Amino acid sequence: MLFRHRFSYVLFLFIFGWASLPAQEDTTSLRELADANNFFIGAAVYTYHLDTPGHEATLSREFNMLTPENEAKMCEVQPRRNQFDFNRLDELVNFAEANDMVIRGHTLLWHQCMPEWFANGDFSREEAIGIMRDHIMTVVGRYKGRIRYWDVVNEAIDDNSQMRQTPWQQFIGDDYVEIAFAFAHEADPDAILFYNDYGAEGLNAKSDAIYAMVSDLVERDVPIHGVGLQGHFTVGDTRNWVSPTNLGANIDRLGELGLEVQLTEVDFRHDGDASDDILELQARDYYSITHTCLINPHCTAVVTWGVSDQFTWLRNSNLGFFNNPNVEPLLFDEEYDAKPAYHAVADAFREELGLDPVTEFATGNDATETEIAVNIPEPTKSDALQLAPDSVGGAVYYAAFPIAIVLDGNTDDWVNIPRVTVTDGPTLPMDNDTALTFAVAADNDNLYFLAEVQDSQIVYGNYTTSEWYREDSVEFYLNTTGDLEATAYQAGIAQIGIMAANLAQPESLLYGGNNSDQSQVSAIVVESSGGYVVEALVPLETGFWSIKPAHMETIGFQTHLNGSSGTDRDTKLIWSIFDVADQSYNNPSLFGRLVFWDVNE
Ligand code: 9MR
Repeated sequence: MLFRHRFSYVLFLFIFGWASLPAQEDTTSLRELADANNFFIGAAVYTYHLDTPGHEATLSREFNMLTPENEAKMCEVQPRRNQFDFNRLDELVNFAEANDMVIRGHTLLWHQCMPEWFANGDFSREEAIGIMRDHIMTVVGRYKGRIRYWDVVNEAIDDNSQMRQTPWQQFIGDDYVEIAFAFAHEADPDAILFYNDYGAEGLNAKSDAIYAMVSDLVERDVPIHGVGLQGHFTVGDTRNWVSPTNLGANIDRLGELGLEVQLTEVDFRHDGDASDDILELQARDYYSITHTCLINPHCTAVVTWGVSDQFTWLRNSNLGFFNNPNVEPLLFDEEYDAKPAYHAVADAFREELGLDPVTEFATGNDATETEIAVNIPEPTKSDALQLAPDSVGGAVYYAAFPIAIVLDGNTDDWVNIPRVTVTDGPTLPMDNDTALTFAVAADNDNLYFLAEVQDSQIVYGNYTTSEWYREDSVEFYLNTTGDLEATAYQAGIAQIGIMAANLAQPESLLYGGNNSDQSQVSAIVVESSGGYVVEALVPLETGFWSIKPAHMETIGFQTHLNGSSGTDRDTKLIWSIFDVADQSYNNPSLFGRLVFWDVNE
């Protein structure tokens, strides 16, 4: 049996490794390469970082565009009503002009960094429109002809793809957006005016909502000229929802409205330390999004949200979830040395100029299409008593059936059902002592999942089920649709995470995960000598899926372990070899395979 997997170029990475790449010898700067492509490469800048040795020099050498990270936000420029403070924004505008950099003004209206006098005020529609007009006319007017691009409205659509309920929206109504664009246009008719948002880079419900909103604005001749796609990504995203196809299609449809598109706040976060493997994947991601933007005539800029990894908002995020003191999401390391991602971006530029690449990343869109063949040997049992064959790496698990299992936390009925132990994953603490040993079986009614977790320190009780994955928990994933290449969750595909917190014997099961509420999962969690045991079942026939165990019948399967030793997850173990960047919760095509094995055959 030979099975091919679309995303498995990752294996290639592990085999050859970054260290084997040739030395990076080309000293042409990113800025020179971008200029030659008639394209913007930018960075967000926070005035407080300018004094750090290397910061200014790197900025002026490598970037031809600059975004004030915070200095143009309303809480900074108008902290009290009608009292404007432009000192720090002036500093950045002067710096940019002295270094011949184009400026993206960010941002006029946003629900964060909103001064208290306004956020906590009580204004009529007319008063709020007056305040908006004063603010926009004063800020945009001051820099007329000097700030070329403005993010007029930032993040007006919420995560449910509805108009976000912000003070602007509440005082004025949904038309605050078009009113803001009209004022900005009045203040500087030559400025290029953008709507900017996150989580809407590829094709999804939120980008659909933004597309609908800006289509309507364009149709009604509101002076909007572009859409900024922020690009706060996770390593591995370009194999998934911001694949060249998805990102390219979104840019295309916005471009067809006559709008300019820019990637305005790019960074690629990851859990834990930045291993060489993560930095390689990140470099591929940077190459992918830069290439996709560069080859699209509507896309004119890639702006990274900072310069050096030491000054990233992700190390100090007010969104606690993203906080990772070790994250390395940008193009330059703490010493301002260029990272693999830097060379990958440079190669995207070189490729378009017909120059030789210095990395192996410049392979066009092919990177995500590469296939690798996993050779599956004839099923064999290394132990004659085994009820199913040996599994194959993190690719195939043979699930014995029919087996009678009782959900009681006692594993005697799992005797002779093959176990697989997972000790590796993208996030591992030093001296990791956590291991996940799992098994799967079925009878005529249910599919059963067993996890025997070795864990010296069971941690639970810090999170509710909405953030179940941040403390000790075990996940299993099933794709029963028959479409094992499916890249999105749909009926028949579920991620089921069972919390160790069930040890406290709650009245109802504590669990979470994508579509898990439709899986009709039951589970029991009991303590064991070295950790804990999760025994779970899902019915084979529900309104959500129909699983029919038959000899050699295949479904998609994956299992993860989340471990915590304190306040947050610090361990992530993953079975499927195709999921190197913890993306199974987004992308079911990264699962491995579960093959049913009839014990009577
Ligand atoms: O990186 C910015 C951080 O320094 C600020 O504290 C924060 C609040 O003003 O804003 C961060 O930048 C955000 C940007 O303005 C809009 N998109 C999301 C960015 C990260 O939160």
